[in-house]
Amino acid sequence: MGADIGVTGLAVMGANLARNLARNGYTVALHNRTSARTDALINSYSNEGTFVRTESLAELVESLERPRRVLIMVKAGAAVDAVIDELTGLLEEGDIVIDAGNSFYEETRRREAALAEKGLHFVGVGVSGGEEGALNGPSIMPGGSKKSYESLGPMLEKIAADYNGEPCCAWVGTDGAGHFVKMVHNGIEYADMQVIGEAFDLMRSLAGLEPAEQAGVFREWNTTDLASYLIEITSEVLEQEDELTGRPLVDVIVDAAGQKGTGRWTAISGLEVGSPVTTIAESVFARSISSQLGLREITNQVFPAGINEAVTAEELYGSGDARQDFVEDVRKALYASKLVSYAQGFDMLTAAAQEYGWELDMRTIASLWRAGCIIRADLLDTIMKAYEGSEEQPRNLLLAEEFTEAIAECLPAWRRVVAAAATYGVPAPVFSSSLAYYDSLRRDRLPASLTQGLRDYFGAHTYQRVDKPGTFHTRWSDDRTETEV
Ligand code: NBP
Repeated sequence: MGADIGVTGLAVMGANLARNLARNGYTVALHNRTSARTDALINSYSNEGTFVRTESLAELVESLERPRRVLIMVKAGAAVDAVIDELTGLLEEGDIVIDAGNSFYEETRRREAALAEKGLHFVGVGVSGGEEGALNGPSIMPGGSKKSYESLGPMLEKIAADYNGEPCCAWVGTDGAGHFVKMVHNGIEYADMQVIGEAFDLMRSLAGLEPAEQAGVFREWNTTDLASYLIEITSEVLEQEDELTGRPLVDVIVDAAGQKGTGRWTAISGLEVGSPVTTIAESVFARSISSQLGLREITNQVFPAGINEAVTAEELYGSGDARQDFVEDVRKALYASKLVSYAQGFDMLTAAAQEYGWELDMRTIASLWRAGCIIRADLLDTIMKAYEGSEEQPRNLLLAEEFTEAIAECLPAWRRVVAAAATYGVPAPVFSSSLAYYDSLRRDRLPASLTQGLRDYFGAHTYQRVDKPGTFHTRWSDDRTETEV
């Protein structure tokens, strides 16, 4: 009997997925470009299951049951193509190549099409949950052909995170759908972290709540609608003291947020499919601004705040009931912004489904994120409910009753917080842009009519009228009469 699956790429993610598979009773053939990683895994964990050591991709392929399943977990980009190129010469029709790394979905679409021509299945799989998830149960978002899922699905479902007996793994759609869904997951993760950061900054800057105190606030928030993994670990990070200085750790960490690219991809892809994912884009930009340390060192010395308020923020929000009220306002602003961010993420999935012909089931996607991944949150149950039952799914999640009511409840607080942020000069890009998104959808007229007038003026780009069909142009540089074009 050959091995059930081969894993190539045994850095932290590949090694942990291989161990997860072995712990679940599968015989796992192992390969890594540098064999030291293969040896390290076998030396430390051979007691966890059955591993087959191989030194080359040819040997890996040779060791597998048919149809062969080869899971690639190497650095996203050129390395994936290099491995695929070598593998395609070794595999046979019907074999399955799985890319479980963070590949860009367009690359996955290209690879799927190329391998399909050779009779091979290529499955782009989104895996979330970091190294811990990979080992103990990640959230898994497989794309590729439905046929390949028949062979691969049971295996992936077995190693996935479990949410009340349901695996956080389901086929999401053809070709690059799995990686697309994972990308949007990561974009939402960026926004989730950004709104947490904005809440932290506002409560500290305007109401004087120090990190240790805020750890308690976030712990309390974790018992509300906001309950989620990220809120839970925020309290742990905030209460951490630096061993060296005794100061809050968060104060000695350089305030420049890194990024590996999936948030940027989500923002770019949002633009590509015509979906305004403003919260995700703002979160990516917020990280970029934070990283401009050299510029910030200069600007923070020379840019005036322009604040001439008679009453200071500390006087307004800094003590007693006012402080408590402000904290509750910030909680609501955070929740409303989070609702907008998820609504935008799902709107983007809807747009992509149309663009690429994917049959994305939004309820299923929400269900995959309930355990094993970074954005796991009680809110996902609410999202599932919003997509449940009715024939016609909400065009935008903000239209679902659960969302409309929750936003209405948060609105006055949300507006107060955004106003306070602007008044006292605390940047809150996602709190404010999500409110602007909501207001843009709410208003019956937008200044886009003026934009159209200007475009017609300088570029004869034409416009439509509200009172009759047709396309029109005003002869701006002539007699300013209107013509139908
Ligand atoms: P890395 O992304 O750090 O990649 C290291 C692996 O790629 C090693 O096995 C390395 O082999 C192999 N590799 C490279 Br680099 N170039 C290669 C080439 N030309 N041919 C063959 N192998 C090559 O590993 P990771 O952090 O385990 O992540 C793997 C994938 O999972 C990535 O796509 C990542 O974005 C994704 N992911 C990571 C996380 C996370 O929390 N880290 C979470 C979710 C997804 P070597 O040992 O010989 O150098």
